[in-house]
Amino acid sequence: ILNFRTSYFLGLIAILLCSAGCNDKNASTAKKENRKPNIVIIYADDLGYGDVGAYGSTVLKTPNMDMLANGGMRFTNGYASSATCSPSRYALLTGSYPWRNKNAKILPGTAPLLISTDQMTIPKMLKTQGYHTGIVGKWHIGLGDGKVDWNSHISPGPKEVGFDYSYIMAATQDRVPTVYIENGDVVRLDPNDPIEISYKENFPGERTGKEDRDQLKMDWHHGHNNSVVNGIPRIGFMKGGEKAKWVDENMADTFLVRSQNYVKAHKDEPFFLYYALQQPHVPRTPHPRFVGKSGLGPRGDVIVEADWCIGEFIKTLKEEGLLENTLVILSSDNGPVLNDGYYDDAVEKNGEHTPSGKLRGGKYSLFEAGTRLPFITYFEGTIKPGVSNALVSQIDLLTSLAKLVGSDITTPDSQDFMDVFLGKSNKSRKNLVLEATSRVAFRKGNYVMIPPHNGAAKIKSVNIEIGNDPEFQLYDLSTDLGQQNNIASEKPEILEGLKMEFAEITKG
Ligand code: NG6
Ligand code: CA
Repeated sequence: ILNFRTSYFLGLIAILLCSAGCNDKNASTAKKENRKPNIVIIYADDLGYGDVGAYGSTVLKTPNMDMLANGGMRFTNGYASSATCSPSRYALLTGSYPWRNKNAKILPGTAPLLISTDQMTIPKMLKTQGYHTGIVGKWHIGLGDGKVDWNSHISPGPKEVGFDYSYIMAATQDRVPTVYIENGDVVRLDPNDPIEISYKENFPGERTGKEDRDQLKMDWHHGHNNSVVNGIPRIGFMKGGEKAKWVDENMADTFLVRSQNYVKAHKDEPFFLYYALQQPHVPRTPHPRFVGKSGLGPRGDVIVEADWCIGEFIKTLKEEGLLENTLVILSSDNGPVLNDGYYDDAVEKNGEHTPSGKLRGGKYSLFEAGTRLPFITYFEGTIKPGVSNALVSQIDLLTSLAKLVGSDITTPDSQDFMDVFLGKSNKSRKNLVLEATSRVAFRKGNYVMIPPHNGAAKIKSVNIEIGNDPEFQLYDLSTDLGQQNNIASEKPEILEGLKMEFAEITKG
């Protein structure tokens, strides 16, 4: 039995706690209402339409991506701008079609910055509205002016493109330099062991994957036989920088922790984070705790790992009380590939899994699987969960996000689809130009037209049909999602209409 004094005292404490709690809650709600929403783009590398549970994968389980898809808007007609990485990333950030820039191709690690420093970008637009901006993960749109000295400050780069904070790999996991760069400086660089990089020739005395083939941790299938780092042969030659080299198996954790730290450091101001995952691009190097988890070999395991990272990242947003004030966008830069240059069992252990879902082609392809990808928007308390078949593209994010944050900045190719991304409208893009390895195709309504392209119909090394045909191809995706029936000769008037509109958009 409590005496009067004790219960009075406890009551007082309860009142104090409650009022403190209530005030806090009111204060933080008020703060959130006034505050512009945080924006996070989680961008996977080579994740296919069929690699995600919510998009039909049954073999491979992706519970965290599914949580975003089922709790947000899941787009079934969401596109990247290109079927390869650098062009898609360029278009995502600039809101400009990559085929307008002749340099927007898969870049070597030594390529100069692809985005001109006076070009508008998502982070630059957001900075005009008071945002702090950060990128963690894969960059792959060039650095410097073409003559980068990796041993001094590297610029122009993320900073000049609009990112206040950056923790990146320069190109891809399979390309040198195999080091992290934080705010323009190589992490853990030892000045006594300077880094030299070449994509032309080896450095005297350095071993390569070609010579040391029998000593490799992961053997190369095509390409990827230059410098060996951590037993994995790469594209390009590298000398020095021993202490700075990344540990491939730790890369997922490294990027995750930097992303979480970024959120914690900037939770009191509106922020934009571009979290560019490296999975499931080659070389696929899951942390040991994910090895064997998918049953599909390393490709499946790194997707499970990426899914876990996404879950942990969302947990951080939640713990920091930011989930209801953050728009999360999840997508991928291009379609899937199994064998992309290493013997890593991706083909052998794929089993019944269909990385492209019901779509034709894959990475490098003008067929649907090259650019139609998982595309999810999630905003707890703001987006009512749903599925949308509206035709949307990553190229529209610049103008759409501008709308969201109260900016009128736009670029010619990028249109406002914010209501669609928030699930309030089902309006489709009028049309969309798709690109793959410097070739283009045209989508309008349910039709897709692929102009004649010479060259092999299939890239044999990766075993992907890339859409080349000497004749015009026309597909009706409403009845033929898998692009099996070319109806160009049956529907000449539709073909002509598409040709004219396409010529108008791509001219000059
Ligand atoms: C190709 C590589 C491939 C991958 C791709 C870029 C060879 C033979 N193949 O040239 O492995 O690195 O470039 O992928 O070198 S992307 O997702 O960054 O576009
Ligand atoms: Ca990619």
